[in-house]
Amino acid sequence: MTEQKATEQKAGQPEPSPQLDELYRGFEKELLVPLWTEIGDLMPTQPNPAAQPHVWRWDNLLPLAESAGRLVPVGRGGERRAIALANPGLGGAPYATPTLWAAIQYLGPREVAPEHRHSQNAFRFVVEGEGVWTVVNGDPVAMRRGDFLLTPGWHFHGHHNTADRPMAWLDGLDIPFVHHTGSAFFELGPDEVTDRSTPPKSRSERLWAHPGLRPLSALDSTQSSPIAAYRWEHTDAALTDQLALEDEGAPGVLEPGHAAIRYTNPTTGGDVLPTIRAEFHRLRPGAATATRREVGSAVWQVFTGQGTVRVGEREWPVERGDLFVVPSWQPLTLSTGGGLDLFRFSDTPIFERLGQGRVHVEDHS
Ligand code: 1HN
Repeated sequence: MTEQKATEQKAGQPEPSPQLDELYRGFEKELLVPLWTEIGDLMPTQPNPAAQPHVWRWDNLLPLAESAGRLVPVGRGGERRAIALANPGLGGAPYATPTLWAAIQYLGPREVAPEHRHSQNAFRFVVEGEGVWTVVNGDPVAMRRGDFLLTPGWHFHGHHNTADRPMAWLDGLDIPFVHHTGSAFFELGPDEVTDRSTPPKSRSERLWAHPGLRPLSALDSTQSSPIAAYRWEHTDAALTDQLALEDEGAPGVLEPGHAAIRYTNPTTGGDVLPTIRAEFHRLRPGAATATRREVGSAVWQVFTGQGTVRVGEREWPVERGDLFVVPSWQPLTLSTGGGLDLFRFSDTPIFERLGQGRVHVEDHS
């Protein structure tokens, strides 16, 4: 075999010939693709996601959302003034990862986002502000700083700002997953929101948000959590207690200096939504996490503090409001000088349900 041929003809590949060219033209004409030319891409030894690690700065997002607030009306048709993070590896699609949508949504003083429902599952996380009520299946739910709020698939929902100040928050949905799988349904509701009342506590919370206490009127388990809002005071207290237990030498933290909680569905003990996992993490001043890889993609948002994020080969300083993406199987390490609070969501439930979940934690001892 000549040198030239040795580079052209790789292991397991056929000898080039006019007949082979003819065969490949035949495949193309019939919309057929042979495995032997594609096997490397189709069967990587480990995940090789198209999505890239990337960070979006809150300080850049918020002024753009404010400009959108001045220039773009919110109402029937456009439905939401939501601006999606577009992963640079995903060809300009409004997708943070192959499965997850993440957007900043902005509602001006007294504005109303009309009611609709869709099969996509959604949540909101509030980094700052208050004054908006989201009305989910007719139940008005207050949105305040640090709260995590659910809009499970096919629940009607609209938002209205009762305040004289604008409010911006993070929306997370499984839009790309639903899009790729051709499973999307959408339906308009009333142009307004059905209930303009502003109770401090939603009906959902009055029924469900008492720790460990279940209403006997609702003993069946549901795919999505019935809790409309997970309030900051509970999240904060849980994390504060974990770190206090560590101070006392008692178990409770995930790893040294790292407290973490998962938001759960009280009817199953599992994830809040069928496709989305959500968590909150707190690093003590001076703490660093182990380096961790996981099948599935995640989006994180800094709630308070400052720190350093390493994803694969990339490293960034991050602060309040910054959002970053961790593609599938990319190693992630977090560290902080002064302390760091972060919200995280991922598509992990999809992979766990299908038996494709894997986690690897590097031993850094
Ligand atoms: C939606 O309904 C909301 O309800 C946010 O706030 C983002 C993106 C695409 C389609 C529907 C919301 C959305 C969305």
